[in-house]
Amino acid sequence: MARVFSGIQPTGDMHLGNYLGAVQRWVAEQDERDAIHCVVDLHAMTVAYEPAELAERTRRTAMLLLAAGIDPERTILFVQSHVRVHTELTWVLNCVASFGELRRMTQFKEKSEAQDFVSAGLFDYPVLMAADILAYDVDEVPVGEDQRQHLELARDLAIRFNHRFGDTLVVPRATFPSVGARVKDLQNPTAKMSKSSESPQGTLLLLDPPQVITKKIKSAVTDSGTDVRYAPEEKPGVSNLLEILAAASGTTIEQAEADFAGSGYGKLKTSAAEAVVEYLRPLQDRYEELARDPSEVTRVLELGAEKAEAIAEPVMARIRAAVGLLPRS
Ligand code: ATP
Ligand code: LTN
Repeated sequence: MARVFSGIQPTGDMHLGNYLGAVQRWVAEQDERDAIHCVVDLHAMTVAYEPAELAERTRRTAMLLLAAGIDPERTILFVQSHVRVHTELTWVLNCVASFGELRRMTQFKEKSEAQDFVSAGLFDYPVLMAADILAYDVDEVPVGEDQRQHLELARDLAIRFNHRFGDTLVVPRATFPSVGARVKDLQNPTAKMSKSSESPQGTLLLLDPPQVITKKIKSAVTDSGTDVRYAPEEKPGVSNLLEILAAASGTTIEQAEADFAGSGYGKLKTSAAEAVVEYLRPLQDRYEELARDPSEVTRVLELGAEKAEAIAEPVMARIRAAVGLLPRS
């Protein structure tokens, strides 16, 4: 089985777009891949953040993945800072990466423009990401387009390392999973639903209570006219609601369109809200269960870290030997 690795920022709040566009697939593919999911708390420290909130966000992100159906028996789920190899390997790779190539990273350029304090950690973000991947002999890394350049760097570093120190690292492949439906912002249906959206009303969070989901969907921006039709260019609002309804109720867009032909926007919204509430109910129930049993979550993450370490430590031992560090014993 191909080993795949993915890193998730600990934002703590996932939305319906994240779920339909990514998490759902991870859950479905658990038997086909040797999957490792890592909540990347060290990456979250590269920009201004609230220390009192980081641990809780990290936990909540892991709990959401578990509630969504990530099964810790079949998939390794762990927290980046729990496995020390990530930081150790970052140092080694820092000495393989060049200042010039890191300076060219577009995410660094964009993110550093927005900060008045630019940490060295932000500059080094792509090297930590390369360490995440190279520590696990990973075959594939499914990422969004925005991470393409970082993946390319991880590959370049692995190739350069092997060239200089002998064949040690597995060179990973990037894959760009076709995003299914791009869920759009309810208030601005030409933009994607996003956690950094300006209108919180436009984003359906996985943990929004039923009344909040209903309210957000009922106040969704719709289009001129009254007919329910799937036409993303001409009717972005209505088309988004049809997509959400279809995904949440497990039918096709065509079927949803046929079901609502002739009814008004109000009926479509009511049905979409009901479908989303029902769709998220099991996830929310499971999340509540986990929230009531914090020691279970701690145990799952501890076990995940142990399994992750059992893979990463031998890789790191190979690396230490290859670069010429003196063994401790
Ligand atoms: P941001 O607000 O920074 O854009 P985000 O929460 O919207 O963040 P990311 O963290 O960039 O999204 O992405 C996490 C995963 O969720 C990615 O695999 C991405 O493709 C998927 N995803 C994010 N938003 C959507 C969306 N609106 N529709 C479908 N998939 C999405
Ligand atoms: N930078 C990525 C998150 C990330 C990641 C990784 C993804 C950190 N380490 C390793 C894949 C593999 C992001 O912002 N989406």
